[in-house]
Amino acid sequence: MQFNKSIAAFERAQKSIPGGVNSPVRAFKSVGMNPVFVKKAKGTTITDLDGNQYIDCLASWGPMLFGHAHERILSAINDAALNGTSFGAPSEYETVMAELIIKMVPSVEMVRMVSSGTEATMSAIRLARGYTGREAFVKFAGNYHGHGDSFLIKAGSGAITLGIPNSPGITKGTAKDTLMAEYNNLASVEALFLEKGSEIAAVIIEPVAGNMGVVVPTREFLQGLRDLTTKYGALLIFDEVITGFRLAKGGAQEYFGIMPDLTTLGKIIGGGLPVGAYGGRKEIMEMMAPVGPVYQAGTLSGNPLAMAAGIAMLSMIEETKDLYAEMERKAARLQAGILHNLEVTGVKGVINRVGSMMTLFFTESNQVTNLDEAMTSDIDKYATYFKQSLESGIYLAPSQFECLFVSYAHSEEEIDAIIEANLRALEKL
Ligand code: KE4
Repeated sequence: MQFNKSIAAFERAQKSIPGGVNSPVRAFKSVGMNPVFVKKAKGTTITDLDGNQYIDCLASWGPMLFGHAHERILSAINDAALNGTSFGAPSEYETVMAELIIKMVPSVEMVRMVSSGTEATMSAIRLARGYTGREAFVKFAGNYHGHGDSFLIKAGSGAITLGIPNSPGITKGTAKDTLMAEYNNLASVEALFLEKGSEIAAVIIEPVAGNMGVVVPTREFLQGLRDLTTKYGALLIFDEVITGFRLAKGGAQEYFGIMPDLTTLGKIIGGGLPVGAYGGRKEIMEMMAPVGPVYQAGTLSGNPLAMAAGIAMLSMIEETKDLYAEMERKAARLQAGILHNLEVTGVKGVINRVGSMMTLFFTESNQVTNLDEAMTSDIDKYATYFKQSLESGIYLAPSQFECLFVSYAHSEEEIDAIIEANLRALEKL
């Protein structure tokens, strides 16, 4: 493959955009190559500026459950656009979207739309603080909840990928209220509550972690968080920006049968357009202005085009009766194929998978259940694997600490092709 046009585009972009990208992890820095610039995407195929085509396993970091440029989504956006692109005034699109989310996500009785996952998590923490009157909150090392100041401490995703889990620019005043615990280690959370229980407003967690690579909680761990937060009067926040509508119609809370007090959503919910949301029990959500005193706002919140795309996406989820069974079957087959390839090539690796989200860690460790274990991965090996996969026409996450996403649109032949490309890449390690 040649990437001349992407290389030229990247050089040009770097003159006007920091690092040539509008989100750091897109820069391919940790995989040691220039990013490919995408010209178009349709279904599960991405085409770059040089005409190279790839089977997409990143799904735009999650949203593309049914593949790119789905006709249902496109026509919904087009029809909405003919009536205007933004009103700054209420529209029924927003109510229909809210009613769909409430119907699909078990713990949500009321919901507020925003324009990104970051906005959703920032708002959820502010709401938890306003509701409880407390200031501290607990997050988990390796979890990423967007780029809000209070979250960029031991953060995952692009932050660990670029080696800046604690970003400059976060004040000591902010950082002191962010309490850190270890994923899958309930004792680390109990210790914080024993010491500061009366100060803790919330525990926020990725109910299946995707931002240190996929790390799966034990059900006992999640249940323990539910019990602890109830006992101390703190709110349990499930950050379902990745897992929402991906693991089940009702996300991880349906998958594990554990109900949080607040849920944050993003990615899939917008069908590829900028949408985030946070929701939960009515008595909590009615703390939000203009009903209650906790303020949050957004010019483009509930944007009609984004709502139309989201309504089409959530409607397709509702209508596709074999959606999760089919994604489970395809992802299980892919996992089995990769495990077989690891065996025949003798390459050491750990695959963590829940439903259609998975990560192959290049680690000597026998398990990856928290950030420390994820960090034993050989990121140079991942970089080689990534580049070889790209050359074979497979588009993976440009970071060891992200997810591979199987979509409903992946064909049997494409699953076979990903397994074959995986074997070729492993043989090169
Ligand atoms: P956004 O602000 O990027 O829409 O959402 C932030 C966010 C919140 N919570 C979770 C669990 C998330 O995974 C994210 C964003 N995910 C990353 C990739 N894992 C976004 C990719 C990027 O930063 O470009």
